[in-house]
Amino acid sequence: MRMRIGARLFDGPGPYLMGIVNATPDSFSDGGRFLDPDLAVAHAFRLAEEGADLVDLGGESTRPGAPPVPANEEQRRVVPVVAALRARGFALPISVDTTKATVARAALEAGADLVNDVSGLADPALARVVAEAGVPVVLMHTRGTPADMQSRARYGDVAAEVRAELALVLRRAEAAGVDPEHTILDPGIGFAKTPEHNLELLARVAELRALGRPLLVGPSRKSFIGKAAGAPVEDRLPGTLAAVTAAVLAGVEWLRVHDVAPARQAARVAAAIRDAARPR
Ligand code: HH2
Repeated sequence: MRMRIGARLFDGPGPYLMGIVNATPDSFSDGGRFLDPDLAVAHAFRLAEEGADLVDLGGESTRPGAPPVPANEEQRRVVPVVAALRARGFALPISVDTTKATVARAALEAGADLVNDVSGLADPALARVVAEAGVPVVLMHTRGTPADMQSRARYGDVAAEVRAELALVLRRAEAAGVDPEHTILDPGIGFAKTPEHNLELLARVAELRALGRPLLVGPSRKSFIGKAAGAPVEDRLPGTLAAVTAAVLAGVEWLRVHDVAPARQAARVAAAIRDAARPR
């Protein structure tokens, strides 16, 4: 991939790590830990030290069944953190994890560099904000909203359907004026998917390469790991590293993770194995 995000140029196959900062009271694995802006800022600096390439800041939990957060509340959680990071000279690009155009615009004005939209452009106004700002955007596959998405996890061929639906999202983005070179695609692990769908998507993620865009996956601590390994949410790091390894071997460029230092080691070793397999 070759993409400028904020002050950094990402030029190569990666893998690159997006470190997670959840400024929420109710995220599924770390809700309430970083709701205080000072703690969120400190956490972002810690992830940078651990080797993150970018931090992803969110103010709304998207776990299955999560209640929606009003835009003004989400903005109140996120924007001061972006502003404080920039005021303190934070060197990495900042991504804002939001589905709302108003929150995205305010975060970009405060110094964010990328929009991570888990709704796949459900809000057409968000596409226009991204297009006008000329910033990159992560377009993730889902169906419905966190409130009803699990009832929509019905597929004949999950990899083929996710690929076709992401192609539609990409077309919608282009129609709204988003530069296709500014898009990163994500199959949406855990969003409108059963545990079996998540495993199959990770096994077949290379099929999404046909869409011609860099890929991102977010398996970190998710419940399919709990299901496959019988591990509670606080004990899913080893399973997360297995999923990171599988994704890197399949050619995925970006991994969204909570535990950056261990994921970095796993991703680097997986990348070294990936690169050793290439014909020279
Ligand atoms: N997963 C979550 C949130 N944002 N963004 C992308 N692009 N891909 C993902 O898989 C993804 C995402 C859910 O994880 P988390 O932020 O840890 O939890 P919560 O939604 O409960 O805040």
